Amino acid sequence: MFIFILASCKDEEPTPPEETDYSLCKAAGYDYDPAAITDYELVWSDEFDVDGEIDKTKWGYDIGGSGWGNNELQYYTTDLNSWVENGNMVIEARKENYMGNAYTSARVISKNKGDWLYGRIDVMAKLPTGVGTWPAIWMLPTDWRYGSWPNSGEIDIMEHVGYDQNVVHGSIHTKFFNHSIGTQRSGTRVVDTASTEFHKYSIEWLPDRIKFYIDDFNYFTFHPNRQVSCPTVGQWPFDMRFHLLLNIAVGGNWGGAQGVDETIFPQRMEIDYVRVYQSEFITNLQKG
Ligand SMILES: [Ca+2]
Repeated sequence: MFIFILASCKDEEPTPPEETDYSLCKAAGYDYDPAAITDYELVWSDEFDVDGEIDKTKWGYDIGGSGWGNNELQYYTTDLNSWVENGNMVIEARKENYMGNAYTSARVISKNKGDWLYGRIDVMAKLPTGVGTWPAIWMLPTDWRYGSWPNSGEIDIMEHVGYDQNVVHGSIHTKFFNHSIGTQRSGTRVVDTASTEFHKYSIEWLPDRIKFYIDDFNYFTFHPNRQVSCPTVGQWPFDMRFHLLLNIAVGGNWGGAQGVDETIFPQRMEIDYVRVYQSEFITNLQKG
């Protein structure tokens, strides 16, 4: 959900970034077979088994209605717009006046409660529908070590805009590959039942590539070493820990590009589970 980071990350930079060396090769020189990783273990998960409030030991919130740098219309609340029901986390976007905004919704985050470097992340989700909705399952850097957006990176596991129903996007953003200069790296896949059935949206984050999956089908791989021989932090800031964000935006520069259909609300994103797996082999992998 790239652009609104420009506003939100200002609050999220705890320390000034260290001087970043843009000459160092990062995502190159690893000798391994990504199809032969056999030791993935579940390290973090939420099955949403207990109805009621979301588990605050695993999740927190981004709160507010400033437009998130992207002209979004919703105010993000806490438990008013998100809860656990029938085994799923529910995020509900509503048309209602609240704190000066015309819509409410929620943005649930695992920051400082679930933060990982490398791994496989599976999110089983059913998406909202209707013109003006913009749900996302995505990741941001926890420590912003390489500076503010986009320099420290962003991983969009799943984005969907309601005016383009069933077209699901996976993307990465870095200093040299990002939306604001038209160079972001993305894959798309049509999911015919994105809003009526649950589907598994995943990434496999490795030391030199990120593979994007829907229902275990690898539809896009970001592999910068295929494009440049020496991917630096400008192409690969993905060697620091990241956390998860789950939200429905209403309107905004992308989601609202064809307006907002006021008659569709309320709209829900439901999440059956979030499962994070890591491999000791990958964690300990050194360059050859
Ligand atoms: Ca569940």
